This record gives sequence, C-alpha cells and structure tokens, in this order.
Amino acid sequence: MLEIAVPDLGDFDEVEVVEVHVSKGDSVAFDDLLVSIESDKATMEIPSTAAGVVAELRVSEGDRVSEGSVLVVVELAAEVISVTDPAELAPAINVSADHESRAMASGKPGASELPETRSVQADRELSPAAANPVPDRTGVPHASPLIRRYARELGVPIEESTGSGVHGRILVDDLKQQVRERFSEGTNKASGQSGPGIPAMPDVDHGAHGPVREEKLTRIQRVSGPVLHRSWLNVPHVTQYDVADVTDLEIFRRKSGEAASQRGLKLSPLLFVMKAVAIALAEYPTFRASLAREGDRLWIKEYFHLGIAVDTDQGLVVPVIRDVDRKGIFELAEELNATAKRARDRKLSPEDLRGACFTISSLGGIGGTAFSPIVNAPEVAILGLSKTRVAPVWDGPSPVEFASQTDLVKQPEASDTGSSTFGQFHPRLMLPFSLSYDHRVIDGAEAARFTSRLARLIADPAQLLL
Ligand code: CAO
Repeated sequence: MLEIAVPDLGDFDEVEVVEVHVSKGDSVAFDDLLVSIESDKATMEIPSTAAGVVAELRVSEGDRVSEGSVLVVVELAAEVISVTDPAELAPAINVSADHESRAMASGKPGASELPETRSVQADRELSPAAANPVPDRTGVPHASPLIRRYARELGVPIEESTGSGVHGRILVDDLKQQVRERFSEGTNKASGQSGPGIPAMPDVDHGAHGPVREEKLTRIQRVSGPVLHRSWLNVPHVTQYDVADVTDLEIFRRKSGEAASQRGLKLSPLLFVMKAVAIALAEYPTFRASLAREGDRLWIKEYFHLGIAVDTDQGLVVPVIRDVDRKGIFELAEELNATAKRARDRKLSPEDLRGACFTISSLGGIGGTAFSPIVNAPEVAILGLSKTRVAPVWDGPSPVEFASQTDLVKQPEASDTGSSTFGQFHPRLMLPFSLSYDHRVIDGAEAARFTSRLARLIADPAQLLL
C-alpha cells in the first residue's frame, strides 16, 4: 500500500480539496491525476506516484487538508511491489526524508524508472556527474529527467527554477521551494489582494445550550455581507474621529424649515453635510480616488457622486446621489427622499447603486456617540455621522495658551475659568463624526486635515451655500 499525501505547502497551513479525480477501485497508472488542491492563489495537482488500484480515498471535495494529510491510498500493482525491495530503494529514499520524495522513489512502475530515481540521489550526494553538470545550451538550468518530470507534475516552470545544487543543478528541494513561493505569491503582492489562511469558524451546536430558531438572512444581507467582508479584509482601515459645531447650521436649518415644508420637504443635517463633503472632496482629491488593482496608482474621480447608506427592512443599501457639488439643498432633499423611498420599496436599479466616489453613513437620526464605518471599496474613505448632542465648548485661550497662563498644579477655580475675561464654556450643538479611510492611500495627517476642514465647513452654513 502506498499513502499519497499533501506535500509541503510553504506558507499555507491548510488548503481546500477542489477536485477528486478518482474513485475507490479505480486503476491508476504512474502520473495519473488523483486530487487537485487549491489555495486562494494557486492550484496544485497531486498525481499518483505509482501504478495500482485506489484502495482508499481519505478526502472528498471541500475538505481542508494540510501538509502530510493522506489523500489516497494506492494498492500497488504486483510489478511495482516486486521492485520496492527496501534494499533496492534505500539509496533513493535517502534523497529526501520527506514523504513525496519517498513516494516518488518507491512508487516507480518498473525497474526502468529506478536509474532516474537514483539520479536524484546523485544530485544530492554530489556524484561526479552532478559535480560537473553539462550546461544546458538553452540557458535552462540543468536538471535530471526525473526532476523535470516532477516539475511537470507540480506544474512548476522549470526554467524559472533556481538550482541550489552544484553548478546550479536543480534539486527536489528547489522545486518544493518554488511551489511554496507560488502558493504564497498572492499574499505578498502589494496590490492588497486578499490572501487565504483565514481560520474557518467552528461549527457550533447552539441548540446544545438552549432553544434556538433559525432565521435566514435577507437577499440584501446575503449580497452585502461578502462585499463588506471583502472591503474589511482588503482595506487597511483607520478611523479618524472629530466633532463639528452645528449650532449655527441648526439655526439656519430651522429658519429654512418653513420654506422647505412649503415644497413638501424636510431638511435633515445630512443634506448640509453632503454639501460640505463635496467641497472638502474638491479640495482633497485623494479622498475621491480609487486605488488601481495593481496598487501602484490612483484613479482620481472628477465627479462628486456620493453613496448614501440607507437602512431598509431588508438590510443596508447604498444608492448614489450624483453631482452633489452642482445641486442646491432643496434639490438634494428631494432627491435623497425619493432615493431612500425607492430603496425601502426595493425599487432601486443597478445604476442607482453605481459610481460613487465617497460614501456617507448617517446614524444621527437613530443614536450613538461614534462608530467606525467600513470603507465602501474601491472607494477609499467613508464618513459616519452620529447623533448631535449639546456639549460645552470653551471660548477661552487655546490649550497651549491655557496651559501657559494657568497654574495646572493648582487646578484653576471654576470662577477663574468661568470669568468672561479668561474664557467661558458655552452649550453648543455638536455633531460627532468619523472618517474611516484606506491607509494605503490616505495618511493620518491628511485625514486629520480633511476632518478639520469638514468640521469648519459644517460649522459655517454660509460657506456651504456659496
Ligand atoms: N443628529 C440628530 N438628529 C439627526 C441627525 C443627527 N446627526 N441626523 C438626522 N437627524 C434627525 C433628522 O433631522 C430627523 O429628525 P425629524 O424627524 O425631527 O425631522 C430624524 O433624525 C430622522 O432623520 P432621517 O434618518 O429620516 O433622515 P436623514 O436625512 O438624516 O437620513 C437616511 C436619511 C436615508 C440616510 C437615513 O434614514 C438612514 O437610512 N440612515 C441609516 C444609515 C445606516 O444604516 N447606516 C449604517 C451603515 S453601517 O456603516
């Protein structure tokens, strides 16, 4: 019996069995494909290293396997058994202590294969032939026929191999190293593609601890879940928190309420924030960019279409309001109301959901002091709005001046800090907001400048309407 197992997988602990090409009882020849395994970035085909009959299948499609997991057990054909005399194979087995080399060596279909097996050993043991390899005229590094066949089995381009043997001769270990590199290639690329290796959640029997009931995710949740997960895994997120004084904005909003209601509209703070965002995006183009897949350049969008997260009874959707920079508050109010209604009535078209350069998610009408929204990749930033609150705002010296003018050891008396000559706290309406961004594209300092600018814009409604 010959156990055929998963070879060294390099950086991967576990990979998935994507195809089992044989069934129990099948006759297989040397080199016949048995099983395909796959990481996120590469597929490896595991061939039979002997002729015989499949005696046992130890895996099925979808199983996760790791190095050394036995995939298939092959009952060797009679003629193979006759050449697997331990004495005859001993030199070959010395080639490498690991299982696939042993399998290669012991699994030869006939005596004619053995000289090749021995040539592997010659590579390792620096036989006279290996010490003076004949250079390949094509420039391809020298490798024995067995090594070439092994490379073909593994799907490794031998011309890309770097031989670590004498005079650059390619050895079994070189091929294994190449496979390791191919498997880990995806994780090392700067493009930020997601890699494998995320541990699967255990399958827990929740019913074992008390009564449970099953509830299916909505279609929107099933679609948006993987999209959010993809963004979460691909984008290195940082969230910058800030707060804007919206007292003057609220005064203005209340004053405009009547004019709005005559048009059948309600003006929420979000509309003014949308205008402020459009101005800030014009001044900070990186925030309306997308990172190219290769990870080496940006696509800066010269339009100001904003995704607005809308909460529906089926889940979260993000329709897009176009050309926010060119629209007035009333026009935006009308469009946002109509779009949110279409979203809740499940009447959005695919076009409604495309083309944003930045997203706003407002939970201000619901509650909370702050949150970290997930960037709606391939956008690079998203703004979260929380609930406006009344908070004390100091109108006196800046923190630096305050520190220099005040005896900080002896805490200032309330009467000192409350005096009109020194400075005062005022109750103001403050809007907490947060900006999550892709740190590959936006630096922290730039994000802080952006949110500071945004806070100033929101605080001054006149600027938004110019
Ligand atoms: N602070 C205090 N009150 C606020 C506020 C804020 N930051 N923002 C809105 N409000 C008030 C509004 O003025 C309105 O008050 P009135 O009823 O007295 O007029 C009330 O809250 C409800 O506002 P709204 O939610 O209907 O309107 P909106 O324009 O602020 O938001 C929409 C529209 C579609 C964005 C919103 O309804 C929604 O769906 N929000 C949820 C988005 C979401 O789920 N995000 C999470 C995604 S995870 O990242």
